[in-house]
Amino acid sequence: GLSIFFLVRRPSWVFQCVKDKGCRRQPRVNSTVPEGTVLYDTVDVCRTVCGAQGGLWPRPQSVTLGTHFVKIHPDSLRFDFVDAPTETKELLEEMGGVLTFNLLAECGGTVTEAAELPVAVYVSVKSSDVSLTWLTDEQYTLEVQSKTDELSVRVTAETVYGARHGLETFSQLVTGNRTDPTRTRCGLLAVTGVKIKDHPAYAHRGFLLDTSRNFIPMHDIKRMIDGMATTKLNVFHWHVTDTHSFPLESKRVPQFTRYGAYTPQEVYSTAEVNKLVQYARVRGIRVVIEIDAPAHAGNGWQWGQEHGFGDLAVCVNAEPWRSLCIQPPCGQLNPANSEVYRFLKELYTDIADAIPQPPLLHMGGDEVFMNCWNSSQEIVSYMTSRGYDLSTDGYMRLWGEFQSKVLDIWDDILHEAGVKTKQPVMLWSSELTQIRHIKRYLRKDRYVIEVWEPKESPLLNQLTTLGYRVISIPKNVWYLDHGFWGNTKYANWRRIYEYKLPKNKFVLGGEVAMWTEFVDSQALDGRVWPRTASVAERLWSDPSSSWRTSEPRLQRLRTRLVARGLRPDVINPGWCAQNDM
Ligand code: CP6
Repeated sequence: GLSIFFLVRRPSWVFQCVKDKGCRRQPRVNSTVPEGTVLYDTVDVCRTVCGAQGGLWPRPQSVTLGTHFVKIHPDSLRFDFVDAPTETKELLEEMGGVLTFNLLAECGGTVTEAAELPVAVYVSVKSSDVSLTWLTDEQYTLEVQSKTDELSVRVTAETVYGARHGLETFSQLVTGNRTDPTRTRCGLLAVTGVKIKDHPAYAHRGFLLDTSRNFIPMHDIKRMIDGMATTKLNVFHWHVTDTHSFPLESKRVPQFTRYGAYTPQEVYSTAEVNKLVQYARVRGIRVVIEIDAPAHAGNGWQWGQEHGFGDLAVCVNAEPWRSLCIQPPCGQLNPANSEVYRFLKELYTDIADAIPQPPLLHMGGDEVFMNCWNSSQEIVSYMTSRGYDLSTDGYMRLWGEFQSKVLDIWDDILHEAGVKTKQPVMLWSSELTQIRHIKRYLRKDRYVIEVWEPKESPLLNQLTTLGYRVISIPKNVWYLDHGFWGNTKYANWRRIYEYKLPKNKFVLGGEVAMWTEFVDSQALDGRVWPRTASVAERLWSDPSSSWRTSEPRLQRLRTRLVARGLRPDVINPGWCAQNDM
């Protein structure tokens, strides 16, 4: 009687890895398979070991996977960081902690099955440099071998960040396995016989999050960082302020959040920012803070008049906000008021304090509306007194002057902080970065231009031809908000995956953007994941194959994100999630 009960309660399907086809579902009872064929209890277990790259996302540059699993347990995981410079040890310890945590997550926090072999993780790092820049060497090699007395995991890398990627890849060779009928027991299976050699195709692999249109709690930001770490994205572009609200605390100028935060609770304190920066760094991610300026700045800047500093920003909350209540001009900094530069310096100094050296700042620089500056008598008089005409050319001069003043301010701050060489800053593409203006106003050794034109636009190639470094963020494919404004096509993961960046040494990489006019913490995960993983694989692996062959791996990545506490959107029906096509 008991065995019949068991048969009824057991999951109905088993999964077979079919060469070159992937995992196939079949009935558990009466399953007829060729002798020697292994059947797996769940599709996740099958996918972890099946196919050329198993369940790895992004796909490594070169992989050999064995076909066998070894049972492991987090309690018998030992790290050996002997072959690493002292400066890297503290970070490595934390990175090891993240690995252990992620392994546990595969079993929902509790691993009940015993290990066949203890795991020894040998990490070797050459460089003592722990800075994160566009030059950071992120390559690694990973070898997993089962010996008589241990499962040996060897990660070698130039930097700690390469080593981190190696540990991440190892975690993706491990899968939770729940086999018993009541699904209370769970074991960890690690693929053995593995050799991986891996490096990213692009140095800048970013995720942009806007926290001004709607406030995103720190807790949710950290979860996005977890997803980025899982997919080896390495730049968190934090579009922290905009016209709508100013949630970033400035110790030197507390008025910004007092006047600009939606509520006193919807503020990122300096202590929280410092913690986030460290949290990201342990996951191989650099935080790039953007204070959008001179446009996209309004709320948070209105206190000038009351405090005797004049208008710091003009047309704040002014027309048109249009029917959608979203777009500029609704606030632009006042370039005619010297106090603006003084407070920007205070704010930038706070940011330089928060970000590890050498800090990278995004200065914004998109969508300046002449009509806004035009509506201010003070600005018009300022222009007239300097002989700037009131046409496009005059406004470009005014804008160019603004950019060069704020760059000088940033250079001064870094100089005072002891940074020896001048650092590049990021800037959005705009009228000012059009070929007819850019050479006059923006030096190519100082600015990296983030191009948000549609993918068909010639601007990116024009800029690289002139020798400007660029980051690609094609607005008709890599904007996660598209489809939610009621007027554009939804960018699904397949379409996102198929966009290829121009191959060119001036193209540092790309970013995927989550503007938050139509999303807050409630819907964030599903809007961002798993589509952001598409971009991550494009930027890390730059595959020549189409999305088709990647879908099973993306399915596996998706369940892994779920295990790590994210709530990604669904990519297709459950049947497809169990049968590779
Ligand atoms: N906010 C800011 C935005 C956008 C940009 N900058 C944006 C523009 C067009 C689309 C989506 C977003 N919401 N500050 C442009 C870089 Cl389609």
